[in-house]
Amino acid sequence: MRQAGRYLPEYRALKAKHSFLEMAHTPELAAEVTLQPLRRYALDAAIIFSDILVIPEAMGLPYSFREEGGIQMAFSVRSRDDLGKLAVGGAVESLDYVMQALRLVRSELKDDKALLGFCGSPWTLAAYMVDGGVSGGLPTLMAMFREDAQLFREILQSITTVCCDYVRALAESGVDAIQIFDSWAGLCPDEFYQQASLQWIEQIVRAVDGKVPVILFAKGRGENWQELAATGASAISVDWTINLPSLREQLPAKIAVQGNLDPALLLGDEILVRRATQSLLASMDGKRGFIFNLGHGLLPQIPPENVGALVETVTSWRNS
Ligand code: 1CP
Repeated sequence: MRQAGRYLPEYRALKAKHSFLEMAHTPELAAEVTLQPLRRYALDAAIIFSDILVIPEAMGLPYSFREEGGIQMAFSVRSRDDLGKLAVGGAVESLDYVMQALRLVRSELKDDKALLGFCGSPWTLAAYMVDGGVSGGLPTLMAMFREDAQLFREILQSITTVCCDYVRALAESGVDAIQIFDSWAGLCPDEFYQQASLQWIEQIVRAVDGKVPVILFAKGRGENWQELAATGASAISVDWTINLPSLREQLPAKIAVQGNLDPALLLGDEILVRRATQSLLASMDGKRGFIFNLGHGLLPQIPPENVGALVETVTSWRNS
């Protein structure tokens, strides 16, 4: 699960001294933030502290954070001229700081803890690169898909090529698995999802070439499990709107499911957190190929004690 961030006082303390981008770009700081949740909780895995937007940044499209919240991309990619400003071949070389952070984390992590690398799906990255973000839906990206399919394909293929180079580099830098975040899958009309998103994800899965398992998270698209499985991913991660035991029954045995507690439950009291966690674990009891996770990332307002209660409930269940 996404586990670093503002809900932790130790993260906020570091953030008071360094900006998000400074922390993400500095291997020692990124490694430190990655390890913070593991020092507090008995988690099974660390996910490298970084962002999906490091890919557009490496291509020559920087981003910043708006005062009022949300992301500001330096420019929007809306024409062939805009696309021409972006680097594709060799862009991954400027992401070496992520590889350095991974090696630092691996050297400090116990052998029984997994280390996850990740990348955004090309569709989700295009949501930022073309529309500048998702707050008003994706009108420009969808219009481009419908009216200038050739430009849409060129943009998505450029992003995909960099993602492929990136996941190959991650696989060589000590990660145990790679998660692909298609966080804005739910904003794509169902009939276009294969063409607009999954075909590019499939290329990324192929680039990993079985070196490590790929976990595919497609928020709002858990119902499309057959299409998701067809990408070749080893595990399908779903949000909290999906009935997990039923998905487990339908998916082929060789594909794991990951999910899917509603992160908002962690805003409640500890008893509620324990009950909800136990209820999800009970619903999956005895079923193979299940990775407990949240249905999305931790919210900044979540009390750290509630995360502790959740992790303790999961680990004591496994050990009981
Ligand atoms: O200090 C802060 O407030 C920064 C908050 C923050 C954090 C902790 C951002 C800004 N990114 C991250 C780290 C991050 N982002 C990780 C590291 C792992 C971990 O949290 O432990 C990961 C995996 C991501 C991936 C990411 N970034 C996604 C996909 C995952 C998802 O949750 O669906 C997306 C959509 C982003 C973009 C992004 N980065 C940050 C924000 C606030 C956003 C969303 C902006 C938006 O709403 O459009």
